Parts: sequence; structure tokens; C-alpha cells
Amino acid sequence: SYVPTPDDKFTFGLWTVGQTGRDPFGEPTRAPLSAPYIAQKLGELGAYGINLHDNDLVPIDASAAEHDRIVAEFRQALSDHGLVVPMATTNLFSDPAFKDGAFTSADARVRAYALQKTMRSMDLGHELGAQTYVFWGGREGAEVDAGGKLLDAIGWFRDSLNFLADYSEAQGYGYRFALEPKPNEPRGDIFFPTAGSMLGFIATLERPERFGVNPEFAHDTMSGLNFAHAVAQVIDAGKLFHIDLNDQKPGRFDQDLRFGSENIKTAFFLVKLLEDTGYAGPKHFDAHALRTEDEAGVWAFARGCMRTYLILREKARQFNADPEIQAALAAYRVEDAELADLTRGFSPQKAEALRDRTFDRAELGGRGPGLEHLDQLTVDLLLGTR
Ligand code: GLT
Ligand code: MN
Ligand code: MN
Ligand code: MN
Repeated sequence: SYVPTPDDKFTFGLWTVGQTGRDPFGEPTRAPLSAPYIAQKLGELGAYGINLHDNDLVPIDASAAEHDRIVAEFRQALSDHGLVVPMATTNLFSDPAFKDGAFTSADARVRAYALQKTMRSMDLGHELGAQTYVFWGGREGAEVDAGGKLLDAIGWFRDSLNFLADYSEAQGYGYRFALEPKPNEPRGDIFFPTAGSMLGFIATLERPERFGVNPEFAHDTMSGLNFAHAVAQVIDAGKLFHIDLNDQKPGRFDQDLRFGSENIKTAFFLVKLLEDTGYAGPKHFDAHALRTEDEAGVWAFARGCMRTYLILREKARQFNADPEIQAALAAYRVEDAELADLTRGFSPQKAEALRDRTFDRAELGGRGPGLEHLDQLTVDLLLGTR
């Protein structure tokens, strides 16, 4: 078991399994894989879909005829292997034109080109059936702030997203947009570095209901944040439109490791959160095989991402069904019906009653909540000894 089916809704980007091992210090270590071949392999492995940037599929300088041929071949491969394209996005980071930002460039011509490129990419995504459109602003940031554009950049970004949301409606595409935060890399500092930052920004857009967040495990972990906490806040806001799963050591460059390969506990609590709250969207593995690997390693990587998710999903079910764990959880929480009523929903009477109440601080401070026991039960579960 632990072999996925399309019902599990696992997706990969063309750029993930297609990653060739290039890094800032070294050349590719693997040959490129064609998009139809990736569709075939992912279909065999039980994936649900493939996500893409415009230029993962169609080269930036392709002619109209080449575009049509490439898209037709890819569509054929998708249907042959039973895969869908749930999410599309734009490459607004590779071309030197975007070296100082796309929507937040200080050059009005670059901003206009970024809009044009995104509209065309939205056309392509729609043609392939995508319903979610991701914005990862890899170049939207700075190394130096001497240009003095911080507030302008926020405004330009807002104008661009408002324009593109209207474009989506005018064309009848009905996209849901998912904004993906990252603190840094490739820019020294990327604008809107966290999920909370994106949530605050979404509230300032003209169609906030069309926008949500695409959080990524590695992006919070890079800066030492707890990804499960970030996702909980996004879920609470009703804004988990998409999710990028991978792994990462804190304080490192962006590693995009196989899901669950590094922070197994956070991965467990994340999977539990997604499963317990009924997240029904695609689970996208935005990661790649180690640079050491050949093609066999790429498929071992892809299989491993899905397998680990399925194992953790089973562990989450066990956690919820385990009587000892549930007893420890029940002991952890202290319920009090009278206080619950007193503290929910303000009235002057309740405020008065609460002000007059006496609390035994020594008793509150003296209580041991049992978290060592509960956490060890979790570790036992994860290590397979219960
Ligand atoms: C790039 C980045 C990812 C984004 C992708 C979408 S591209 O690989 O590292 O986090 O999700 O643009
Ligand atoms: Mn990443
Ligand atoms: Mn990455
Ligand atoms: Mn990502």
C-alpha cells in the first residue's frame, strides 16, 4: 500500500521532476525530460495532475505554430495518461527583463510586459483546464532599498493583481488566485515574505474573494518559522487555495527537499491539519530530486513524496483513534462551561462578573498539562512503536 491514486490529488510541477540539477555553482547533472514523458511517468506513479509555468511548456521565444504544436502534444499526453492541469503560473523571474522585479519593477515598460506575459499565460492555463493561478514573485524584491520604491512597489503589485483579476472575469476564466510568499532567494529580500503578510495584502485588493494563499513548507522553514502554524492561520482565514509541499533545513538556501525527508514532526502535524480540516485541493510537491541523482532518482523522489504523505495520513488517523493519545489530549484541555459562557460574547454583566471573580493563580501555575507524555506518544506513533 501507500501507493497513490489520482483521488489523493497529488500534483507535481513540470519544473520539479523536470529539474536538471543546475544550481548557482554547477551545471545540470541530468538530461531534460519532455513534458509528454513527464505526464506518462507521473500517470504511472498515480499522480493527479501537473502544474506549469508558461515557459516550462512553451519556450519564451516560440512561434505561434510551435506553441500550438507543443500544447497539442502535451494535451494528448495528459489525456492518454489521465492527468489534469489544476494550477498554472507565469515565469516572471528567469528572463533578465525581470531582474529588478516584474509587477514591482521601477520600469513601467517591464511592468506592462509582465502584465502582457501573465495574460498570455492565463490564456494557456485556461486552455489546459487550470482553475487555480499562482503568483510567486521571485524577483519582486530588492537587494538594496536605495531606489526608494517600497510603497510604490506595493501599489504597483496591487494594480497588477486587480487588473489580472478583472481580466480573468472578462475572459470568463473564473480563476482563483493563490499568492505564494517567500522571505528571500533569489532576491535578498522578497516583498510580502510570509503568509500573514499575504493575508493582510489580500484584504486591500478589489476582489479579495478571488485571492488566497499558496504557502510552501520550505519558505517558512528557511527563516525558522513553523509551517503548520502558518497554514493554520491561512485555513482560519478561509484562504488555503493551494499548497506547496517539500522540505528544508532552517537557515539554509532554498533546498526544495523531498516532502517529509527532514522535518518529520512538522510534516506530520501539517498532514494532520490538512486531513482534519478536510482540505480538498491539490497537494503539490514543489520540490526536486537531489542534484546527485539520475533519472531513477527523480522517480524515487516523486514516489517518496507521495508515499510519505500517505504514511503520515495513516498516522494522523491512528493518532485520532488511539485511546491513550485521546485520553492525554482530553487531560490537556480544561473545560469549564460557566467560564466559557462568561468569556464568550461581551455584555456589561459578564464583564462585571468576570472582574469580580477570584482565580487561584498558584493552582493555575502549578498544573502540569502532560505535554511531555503526549508528545512522546506522538513520537512513539511516528517511530512505529505503537
Ligand atoms: C520556483 C519557486 C517555487 C514557486 C514556483 C512557482 S517556481 O520553483 O521556488 O516556490 O512555487 O512560480
Ligand atoms: Mn521553494
Ligand atoms: Mn524553489
Ligand atoms: Mn513553491
